[in-house]
Parts: sequence; C-alpha cells; structure tokens
Amino acid sequence: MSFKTVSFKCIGDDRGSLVALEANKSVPFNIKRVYYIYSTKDGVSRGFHAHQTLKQVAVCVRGSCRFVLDDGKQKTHILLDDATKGLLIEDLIWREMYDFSHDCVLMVLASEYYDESDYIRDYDEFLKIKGYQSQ
Ligand code: T46
Repeated sequence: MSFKTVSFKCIGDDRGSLVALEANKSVPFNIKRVYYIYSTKDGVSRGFHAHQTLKQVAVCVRGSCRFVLDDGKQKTHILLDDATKGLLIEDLIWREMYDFSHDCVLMVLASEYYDESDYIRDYDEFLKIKGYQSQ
C-alpha cells in the first residue's frame, strides 16, 4: 500500500539544525496533542491498533525506527530515520512500530486529544470494519 510523508524544512546554520512544525501548514491538520516515545527496550514492538478518526504525523527526531502500515489488504514497512520527514497516518490504517534504535525519540503530532474509544485494538475487528474477512 502507498503511504504519505510530509517534508519539513531544516533551518540549519553553523550552530546546528532547527525544524519548525506548524499546524495546518507543514502539518496538514490542527495539532491538539504531541507525545513522544523514547528509551524503548530492545526487541519491543508497539502499536498494534488502528484509529477511527485520528490523524497523526510521526517524526523520528533522533535515531530510527520502523513502521508497518496495513490497510487490511497490504502491509508496507517504512523506515523513519530523518528529523525532516514525517509519516502521515490518516484513514483507517493498522500500525505497528518496531526496530527502535537505542537513541530513538519518536515524536507524534495528533489531531485530537487522547481518546481510548477511537482505538481499534483487535485486528479481526479492524478487518471487519474495513469490510474484509479475517483469514
Ligand atoms: C499511535 C502510535 C503511533 C495516553 O494516556 N495518552 C496518549 O496521548 C497516548 C498516546 C497514550 N496514552 C496511554 C494509553 C496507554 O495506556 O499510554 C499508554 C500507552 O499507549 P499505547 O499502548 O497506545 O502506545 P503505542 O506506542 O502502542 O501507540 C501510540 C499511540 O497510542 C497511538 O495512537 O498511533 O503510538
């Protein structure tokens, strides 16, 4: 399946790098929440859910990790290792994250406040909502 990325301008000078993220500009929605995942233990995978309505942009601001995006028919593996590239996750997409480097800081910008009722944490239920039969 295809996936969408967003690119951020790096305003670098001889002191180092700076990236600014702006709601409804470089980030294509109104940002209501930011969270970040770091100090992830060796071998840990996270995610294993989809969202009903949430839009998110995930940026690896330090280190690297991989995402699996799954639309119920096809899975795509994506490496995030660039602080100027964001992965846009919208629509009903199952996601998993794995292969976190020791120094990985994964920052996620979200269009809504945290709401557990927006999560679909059961893969068969996800397939059912997508209109696909589970195997
Ligand atoms: C997603 C991927 C990329 C909160 O209380 N507030 C929050 O904003 C978040 C994100 C989580 N939580 C609580 C809910 C759980 O009790 O923190 C705990 C861990 O969350 P979860 O197991 O959902 O974390 P991940 O890494 O599996 O998934 C997260 C986001 O939850 C999810 O929306 O798309 O990162």
